[in-house]
Order: sequence, then structure tokens, then C-alpha cells
Amino acid sequence: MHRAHTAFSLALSPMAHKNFATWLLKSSSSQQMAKVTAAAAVRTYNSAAAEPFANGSTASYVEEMYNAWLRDPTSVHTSWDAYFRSNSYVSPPNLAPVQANTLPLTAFNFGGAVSGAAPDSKTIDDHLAVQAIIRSYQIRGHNIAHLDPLEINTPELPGNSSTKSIYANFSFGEQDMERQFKLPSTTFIGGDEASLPLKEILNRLENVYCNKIGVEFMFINSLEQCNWIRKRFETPGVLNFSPEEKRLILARLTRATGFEAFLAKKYSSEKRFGLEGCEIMIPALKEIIDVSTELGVESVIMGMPHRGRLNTLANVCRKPLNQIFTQFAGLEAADDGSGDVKYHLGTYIERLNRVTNKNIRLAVVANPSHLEAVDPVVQGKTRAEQFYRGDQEGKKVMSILIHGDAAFCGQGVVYETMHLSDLPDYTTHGTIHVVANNQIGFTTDPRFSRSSPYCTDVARVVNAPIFHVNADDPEAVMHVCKVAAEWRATFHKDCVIDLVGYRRNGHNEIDEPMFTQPLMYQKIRKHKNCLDLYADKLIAEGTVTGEEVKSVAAKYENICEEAFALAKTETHVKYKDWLDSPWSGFFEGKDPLKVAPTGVKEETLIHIGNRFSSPPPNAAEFVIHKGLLRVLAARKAMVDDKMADWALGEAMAFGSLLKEGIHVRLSGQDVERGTFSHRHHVLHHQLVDKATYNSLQHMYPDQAPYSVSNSSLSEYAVLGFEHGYSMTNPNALVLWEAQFGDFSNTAQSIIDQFISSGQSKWVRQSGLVMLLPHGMEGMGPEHSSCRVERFLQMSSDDPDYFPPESDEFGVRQLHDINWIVANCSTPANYYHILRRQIALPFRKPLILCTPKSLLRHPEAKSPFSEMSEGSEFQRIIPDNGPAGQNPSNVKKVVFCSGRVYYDLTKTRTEKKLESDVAIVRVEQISPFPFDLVKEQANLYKNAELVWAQEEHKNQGSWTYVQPRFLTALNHSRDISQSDEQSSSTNTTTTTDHTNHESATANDSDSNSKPWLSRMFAASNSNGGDPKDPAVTLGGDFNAAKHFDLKNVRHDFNRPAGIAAAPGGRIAKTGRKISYVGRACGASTATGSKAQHIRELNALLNDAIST
Ligand SMILES: Cc1ncc(C[n+]2csc(CCOP(=O)(O)OP(=O)(O)O)c2C)c(N)n1
Ligand SMILES: [Mg+2]
Repeated sequence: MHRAHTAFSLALSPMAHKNFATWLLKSSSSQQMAKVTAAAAVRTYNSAAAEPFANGSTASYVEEMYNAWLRDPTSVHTSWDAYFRSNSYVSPPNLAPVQANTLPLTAFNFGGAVSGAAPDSKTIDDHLAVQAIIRSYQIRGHNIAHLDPLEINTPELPGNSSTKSIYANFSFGEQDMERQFKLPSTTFIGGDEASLPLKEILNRLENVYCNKIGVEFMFINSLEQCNWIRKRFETPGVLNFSPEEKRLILARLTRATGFEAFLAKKYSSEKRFGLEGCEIMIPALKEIIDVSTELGVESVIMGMPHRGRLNTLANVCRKPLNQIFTQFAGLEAADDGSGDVKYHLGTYIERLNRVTNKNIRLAVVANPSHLEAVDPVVQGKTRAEQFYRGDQEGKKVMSILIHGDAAFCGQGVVYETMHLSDLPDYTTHGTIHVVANNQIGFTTDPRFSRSSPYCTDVARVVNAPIFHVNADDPEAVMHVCKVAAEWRATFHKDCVIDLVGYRRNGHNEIDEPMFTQPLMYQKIRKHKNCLDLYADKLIAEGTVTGEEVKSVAAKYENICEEAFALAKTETHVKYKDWLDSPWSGFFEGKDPLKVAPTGVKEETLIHIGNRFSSPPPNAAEFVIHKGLLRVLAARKAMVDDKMADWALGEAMAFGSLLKEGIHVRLSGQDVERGTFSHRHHVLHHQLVDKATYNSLQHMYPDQAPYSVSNSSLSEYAVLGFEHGYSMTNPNALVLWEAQFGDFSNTAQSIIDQFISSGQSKWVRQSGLVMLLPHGMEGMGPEHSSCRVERFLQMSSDDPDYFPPESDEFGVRQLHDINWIVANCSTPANYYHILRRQIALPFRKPLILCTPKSLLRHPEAKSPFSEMSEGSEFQRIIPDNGPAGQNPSNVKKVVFCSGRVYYDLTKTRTEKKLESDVAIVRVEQISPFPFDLVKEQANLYKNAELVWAQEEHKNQGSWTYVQPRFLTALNHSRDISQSDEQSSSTNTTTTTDHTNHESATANDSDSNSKPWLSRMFAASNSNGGDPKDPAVTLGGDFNAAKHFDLKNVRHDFNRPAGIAAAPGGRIAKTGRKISYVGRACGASTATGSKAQHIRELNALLNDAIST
């Protein structure tokens, strides 16, 4: 379509209005080409073999070509090759048996020829030519179809010159128009008729392929699918709609248009990203849903961008209009969450479909601004819903993805998501993509935003048919939608509807489009809207009266007015009303701070261990690789010793959860074996293709399903997919593993926009686990660091605030944080933290740095006793050696996290400093274990404290832990009264009861005041009113409020009012933590192996010294 804009001035050329068939017959270039064809006919056999097939002139010539092609396909011109490959040619009976879907030439009833007589060469040529014309229409008709309501697009575009040259090879004249031609079985334009006059053939093809629908499908490899599509569009009468159907379309279009008009009237200065110019999208979505419901679908999950979102919620999902209008009022939220703009919110509705009389569930998934980022999330959610319903073929649950034209071709995640569409563990069994193609992206014309002819070309890679349709022709649109829904139900594959419309306003309603698209908008200003055009048509043909049209519109406006009045009575918005996947029952009756035990009976561990280390039960027939037999034997030996390495610890976590009925899904690149060849969950028969054995699927007869899937080589789409999967059901452990941790940055928008912030924006919880191999092991700048600093930077606990201590400290922190970041050093802790994901009474994403060399490290093993009943996850692992036993002798405490622990202990042993240096592992980095760090610091009262890390100073955990250590250390001694008095007035003492009370009394006030005014109040409060909530900032805490579960808000990890003010507690510290490790660096590179070792040794020497 973009050529349209390049050729804007050409739109008025006389050629633009010629129809395709006329042009075909009369253009001077075609006469020119006829001469060329005649010349070609006298060529010799050898040169003929190199000629395009349309030049062939005799039946024997065709046969010669065919024989030559059979001998060697490369010996003929590529067009012959393509022709024979397409099965369109059938050799005479003496050459080959008759094939399905075609007829032998001799079977043709050649108009005028005596039946049974051999056809002359001209007759054959002409029939071949007609067949080629039909085929050409099927292939290229869409190029010149009238798709653009603005008619900027013309048949004279450069992309169409190929069409011209192909048709120029055929030299039919007016005299041929009445000749009867046998129709090949690759067309359905004849209906019940086997032959038609040429004129009628051309007319029908013109109507089917070059009118308001452009069907792009001939690239599809399957003949069956091509025929299916041909039949749906070519059969005469497919576009005939009954008066009832037309009235329904009109009614739906009236609502869609009326909704936009109502918003424009009431909220004229607000951004709405309205659908004007493509309102037909609403009836289109409804048609897709109606037909799909009729065909068995019960649940539809939609993903869409800003454009038309409110209209979709109102008129497709039928979300109560007053709830939508309330979003415009800027009301306070009655529940948690920072919220989002109205055109990003999700929804979930269960309702009766009045057309099909069936119950249907509709969900629109909340999405961020980041265009197309929601696509894989929707697919994951859909897949999960299919899984939980046992809908293995996608008959009950389907997804619809709606796209903008610019985003659809511009955003790579579309391609990545498309590539999941046919993968066994990721398919949703067909997605219907709807492109709201307004032929513009913000202010950019398509000619500057894509290099492909259509914005939909990305879909061709998965063989998805693409139905382009003029959005000003409602009946054509409805037909296309019906075919799309039937296509999905029949083949369970993706398809695309390209709704070619326009954008009546600017990018949003406040934008001026004439700045940048003056010519286009001159046209748009003069263009009647789709509803008016359709109403005029129906009135003219007598289907409805003008009065009826007006009354339907007035009725809808009344409905809107009533809802508008109701919305005005609302005082609060509730984010929970906008939740796309409510977890009914999950939170009910749960103590929100009670964590179930994560240790299990030792016999369970032994059982899982034995199964995990055994070959398949039919081992005699199942040939396993010898190396794997050794792996299994080593596992068995560990189980006998009641020890677990990393892989076994993970299997224990998975196996025990499966036993408890928790579905486990692990997905990512090469996860089945494991990037580091340590996991081996899927054993492959060495002699039989696809024969595999997965012991974790066979732990217990009544266990939950386990799925482990090597994914496509995509992080963005696959991580998004798993996030969507995790949203669907809280009773599942869903894990995504990066090949190496740093590759996760290609999925950054899923991490930023969904995982880290989904709960706060959309009250959307997820227990997704991200496994990120991490460790500076001399593998070069990449493959070393998962950039844990970035995850930590997004953690929402306040560095300057020590939450109140209690037995529930750990779980309260988890409850309130946005996600958990950990770097475990033992298989047992890995096992516990995975199990804790499910044991928690709520769901939080878990970002886990995982090891590489530790997978095989002889010391990185855990006894079963650390995983069995009574054991639990250790946020901090204290020093249990001589240093920990005699803390007063300790001169230095080294805090660290993850793999480097093992290097540090080795160096300490070498230096014989076991009693002098304590090494404490911080396993859960975020939320920061303030309480346990304080405890450890108190234990080693006289020791110097250091943080050791192998990552560069500006990377790793240091920047996150440093301020938190200082906060924790300050709390390890009392803050003196004099400290407090000398401190800035915006900090209060924990013993200042007056201020405490005032905080309690004024708390709601304090929370509702905008932060800026509170800040100014604070700075002005020197000697001011102590009751002003601003005076009680900086680490003050209202215990009563926080321990009242009914009032739990997300502020355990930060002060109730405003964050600690600058110059607060941390400046008063008496005890410090210093840094040991690499200097800052721009990349994660450590140079050569030798340099890496040198730097590591320096760090170990610095850390382990007294
Ligand atoms: C990833 C991303 N990049 C840039 C933007 C800014 N942006 C918002 S809408 C828009 C134009 C989108 O055009 P199109 O996809 O055709 O949708 P339309 O607005 O025309 O319906 C852009 C560039 C964004 N939201 N997301
Ligand atoms: Mg657009």
C-alpha cells in the first residue's frame, strides 16, 4: 500500500480508473507483447526450453517441456518449473495417470470442437492461457484490488508492473470474449458450471480478486488450503447478505461510530486514540467472535494497542459503559496499584453471546505503551488456558491479536511471536490477526516506515493467508471475518485480516495531521464516514429506512447518556475491575502472610531421586547414549549418599511440586538438555527418531503434568509467552531459562513493562521464574553476567528504610516487593526458593542468577537433610565454620553472593584464615534481608565488613546492597537522641511517640498528598507543626497500620508517607561496609583468561586478608 503515497499524483491518471480486465485486453503494451509471443513460437526446441511457459504454443510443445522437466527440472525455464511443480499440468493419458484436482486436456469440452477429437494447438494454447489468467488473478489480483477507501492506491504502482508483463503475453481480443472455456478444477468461479464464456470468466475473477477484497494466499504450500480459500472467495454468491444480516452490521457500526462520537462530545480535550476511519473493526471483531463461538469457541483472549481499545471494551466485550467513563474522571483508586492510562487497561468479561446464544468469556490483556509487546503474552495466556481446559486442539480457547499497520511491520516481536505459532509447545492453534491499517503511523507515511509492499508481509513466513479488505465496505469485511474464523477452526493456523481504512483525526484527537499529511487529510476531510456510506447504500436498496437509521443511533446515544450520568456518581475507580485474569478462589481464606513449609519428607526425595536417576522402564529396548548412562549412574550414587547436585536439587523441587498437583513448565533455549549439559530431562532413543523419555513426567501416577520445551531462538517472544502463561493460573511453577543471563536483555520490554511492574500497574500477579546463568568465568564480555544490577535497580524496596522487625519480616517484605532477586549458592537453597514460589500465599516473579561452573563443582552439593522436613530457604547463609563459632575472634566479615563464595572459601583455607575471616552469603539479594544482615553485623561486632563480588564495581549487586547495608548497620546500634536532634527535622526518632501518633492520625492525609507538596511541607517544617505528617518522614513507621492485614498496602518496604529525605539516617552511620572487587567497567569483559584470573586473585587476596 505504501506505493500509494509515493504515487499520490498518479491517482488521477486515466489508467487508475480502468478495470483490470479491460486493461488486460486493450493496453497497447499487450499488443506489443503479442508480437513478441508470435516471434517466440518459431523458436527451436532447445531455446523453447528456456522460455517462460506462457509463450508455449502447441500441445506437443507442452509435453516436450513436461518430459524435459521430468528428466531435469533445471533444463526448462523457471516458469515451466513452477508450473509443473504446482500440479497444474496433467500429462495426456499416455504420459501419466490423471491426478486429483486437474483434468486431462482431452477431457475438455472445447467450445465448438468435436468431442473426442484431438484439440488443435491454438485451442490448447488458449485454454492454457485462460488457466494462466485465472492463476494470475489468484496470485496477483490483490495487487490491484480497490483496497484503499481514500483511493490513493492505484493499479499503476511500480509493484504491479510484474502483473502487467505477465498478462501482456496473452493476446485475446474482443472476438474471443464469447468463446466458451472449460474451467480448471483450481477455480470455483463457475459454481455448478463447468465452462464459461471468457468475458464471464474475466468478470467473475475481477469481482472476486480485484474488488474490495484482496486475497493473498497463493504462496501457501498446501494445495488443500489454497483450494479451501479459493472456494470461500470464488463461489458465486458468497457476498450475498440477507436483510437481517445487513441490519445487524448497520446496528453494530452505529454503536461503534456512536461511541467515538459520544466520547468526542463529552471528553473533547482528552486523548482517546479513537477508531474513526476504521470503525468497522468493531463489527469485524464481533463477527469473528460470533462465527468462532458458533464453531465451538468458549473463550477469546485479545491483545491490542491503544487505537480503538475503549470502543472494543465497550462494544465487543460489553464492559459496563459507566466503568469506562469513570476512567476519564481522574478519580482516586480504591485499591492498590499505581494504575495506568485508560487505553492500556485490561478486562475480563463473561457473558451470553446474543447471536449464538452461548456463554462466552472475553479477556483483553492489559498492555503497556510498547507496541506489540503484548502479543506473546496473549499467546502464553491462551496456551495456558487451553492447557488447563484440556483443549488440545484450540477448539475452545482462541486468541485475537489486533495490530496497527506501522507497528505490525516495524516491531520484531511480531515476527518472533509468529514463529511460535506452529511449535508444538507454544502453538495456540491459530491466531486471528486483525490489522487496523489506517495507512499511517503517528506522523510517518508507510513509504518511510517499511520496505515491504504490505504491512502484513511478516505473516507470509508462517504461511498465513492474508485477507486485505477495504474498510469502507462492511459486507466485504464481514465476509473476510467469517472466512478467517472458519479458516482457524478448520486448519488451526494463523491468518491475517488487513482492514485498510484511514485515520480521521491526528494520532490522537489533539494532534494536527495537516502538519505532516496535508494531501491525505484533504481527502479525508471530504470523505464520508463508513456508517453514512453504508446507511445510504441500505436505504437506497430498501433494506432500511432513513428513520430507522436515525432511531438506532439515537437509542445508542441514550444508553451512553445514562451510563455517563451513572459514572458521575462514582467516587473511586477499582483496578480490580480491570483485571484480565482473575484468580478466582486463590486468595480466598488465605492468611496473606503464611508460607507453607518447603521441606518435604526424605522418602519423597529418595523416590524422586531414584526415578530421576533411572533409565526408562523399557530400558532393554530404549537405547540411551553411553555418556548419559554415566550421568544416570552418578545421579544414582548421589541419591544413595543422600546428596544432591544442582540438577538433582532442581529435579527435587520440580518432582515434589508435581507430586503436590502443581503443574511445572520449563521453557527456553535448549532447556531440555540444559545449555551446560547438566539437566538431561529428556532422554533420546539413539536409534529411533522422536522416541524420548522424560522421567519427571513419570514420578507418580497422579502427579501434575510436567512440560519442558526447547524454545525458538527468541527471548522477547518466549519470555513474554511464559509471562502470559504464568498469569493464567497461580497453581503452576512456570520457569523461563535464558541460554546465558545476558541474553535476557533482548526481552527487556517484557521485563520492564510486565514482569517488574505488572502488579503495580494492573494488580496483575505472576510467579514467573527467570533462570539467568550468571558468573564471571572468563568466557568473554558476553556469557558472563546476567546484569543482575539492572534487575536490582528495579526492585522497589527503599534502600534507606529498615522495616519493623517481627517474625513475619521476610514474608512481609516479599508481600510488598515487586519481585524477588536471588543468587543461590547451594542446590538446597535453589530447591527451597523454587518451592517457596508456590508456598507463598501470593505470587511474585523470581529473578534467579543461576550457576555455570557450580553445576559440577564438587562442593556445590547439598545433603538431603537440607531439603527435607524442617528445612527452609535461607535468605542469608551464615558462616558455620570456626569463624562463625567464635565470632569475637573474627577480624573481617566478607559478605558475598553466589559463585564467588567457593573461591573465597578456597582462598581462606589456603591462607589458613578460617578463624579470622567469616564469609556470609547473601542468597536473597532483594528484598534485602535487613534483619539478618543486622544480626550478622551484631554477631561480629568488632570485625571489618566488606562486600566482595566478582562483577565490576558499577555492576553486580554492590550499588544495590551498599545503601541497604548502611541502613541495616545503623539499626545494629541505637540511634542516640543527640543524633536525632541534630538531624534534619524531617527525620524522627523511633522513640518519638508524639510524632508516631500524629503519623497515625494523619496517615491517610499523608498518603493522599501529592509528593511535591509534601516535600515542600517537609522542608518548610523547621520548627513547624509537629503534627504535620510531613514532619514524620524518613523511616518513620506506623506499626499498627502495617500489621492490620485488612489495611495491607504496598508500603512495608518503604515508609508510610514519603521516602526518607536526604540527610536522614544513613549519614549518621558509625559502621561501614567497603567494597572489594573489580573496578568499574563499561562492559562485562574481563579481558583475556590470564587477566581474568589475575583480577580474580586480586579480589580474593583483598577480600581474604586481615
Ligand atoms: C515500541 C514503541 N515504539 C514507539 C511507540 C510510540 N508510538 C505510539 S503510537 C505510534 C504509531 C503507531 O502506528 P500504528 O501501529 O500504525 O498504529 P496507529 O496509531 O496508526 O493505529 C508510535 C510510533 C510505541 N508506543 N511503542
Ligand atoms: Mg497506523
